[in-house]
Amino acid sequence: MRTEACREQECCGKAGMSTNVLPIKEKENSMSEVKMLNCPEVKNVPWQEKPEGIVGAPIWRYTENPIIGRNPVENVARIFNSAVMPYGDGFIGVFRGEQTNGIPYIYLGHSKDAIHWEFDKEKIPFKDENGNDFMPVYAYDPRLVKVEDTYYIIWCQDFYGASIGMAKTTDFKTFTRLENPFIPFNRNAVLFPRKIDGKYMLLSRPSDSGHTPFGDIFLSESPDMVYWGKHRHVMGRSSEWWESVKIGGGAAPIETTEGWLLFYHGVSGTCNGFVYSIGGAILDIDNPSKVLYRCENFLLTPEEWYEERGFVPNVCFPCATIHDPVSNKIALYYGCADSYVGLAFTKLDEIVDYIKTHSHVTESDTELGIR
Ligand code: BMA
Repeated sequence: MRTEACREQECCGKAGMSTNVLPIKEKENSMSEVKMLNCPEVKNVPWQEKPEGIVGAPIWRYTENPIIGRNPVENVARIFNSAVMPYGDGFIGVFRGEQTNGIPYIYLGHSKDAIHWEFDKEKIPFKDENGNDFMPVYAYDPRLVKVEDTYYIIWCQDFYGASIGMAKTTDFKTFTRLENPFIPFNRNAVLFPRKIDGKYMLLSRPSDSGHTPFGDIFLSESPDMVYWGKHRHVMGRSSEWWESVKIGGGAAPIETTEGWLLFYHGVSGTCNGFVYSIGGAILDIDNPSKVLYRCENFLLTPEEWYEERGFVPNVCFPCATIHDPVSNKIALYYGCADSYVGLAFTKLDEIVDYIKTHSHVTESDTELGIR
């Protein structure tokens, strides 16, 4: 069995980082050279080869989508908008389970192949720092990010209004709540998988208390996961219609030789409600509030029945990737129509190439983001 320790050893660690960074000139002409950095090898990343006839962005859906159907657990009607990662010799995940009383909560799931999941029947039992029960009123859209030896769960919850909740675990048995990072209202927070300049980095999307009709992505930093500051604007809704209402962070950024690869969601307003698509951007490695490239086209938009039809139609909502630095495979997990979990695939070099080729950045993207 492969242990966490040996996974870490195989990881293209810090030492690899300097040797992997290409000089700027070379970078521009050699997209196939792009590499993932500081992430462990994942030999069993779920995968299907690219089918013939893909038009638009080089990202393709798993043919057996959705991977999680309705009523997956007793008292849970739907699972969607959920995050997964390699763990031990399999995978682990935190799942948004919409209970039959309509209130969302977070459930733990395990899988051998990252496709077939078994869920705990009980909600994740959050405790406070003293070991006392400390359950949020509701909890949704969890992200799961490992920084150093600790796994962090970040979600949206009630804090006298919608705001961000966070907890940490090292064993997925005890889960300790951390201070809420922000006052209301805020959603769609996701950590970077390593500290930058010694600081934890968190993307988030300030919002209102309802189905927010606006929203940009911001970056905040913390020395200790308690005090958050040095807030910076990363990027805003754009003039492209598919993301002209609001945007929000999605999967934890993937570190690459080109910058941080971010899959996020962009929202369009129609006379029939919001449409959620998946977008892609590349952020500066040392100053991730600077956007280097931002794809003007969506990467994935609702097209399949499980994306167009459900509790909330027309939603593709990315929350996690499983990615392998050796094969460059990326498996993207996304919520579908607030009803299901879907899986899509891409290759690092192809998606980075597509984002760069179709990049359109504005001054508010490329600036440091402070006023
Ligand atoms: C957002 C969030 C998501 C949801 C989306 C579409 O505001 O609440 O959880 O998927 O709306 O309903």
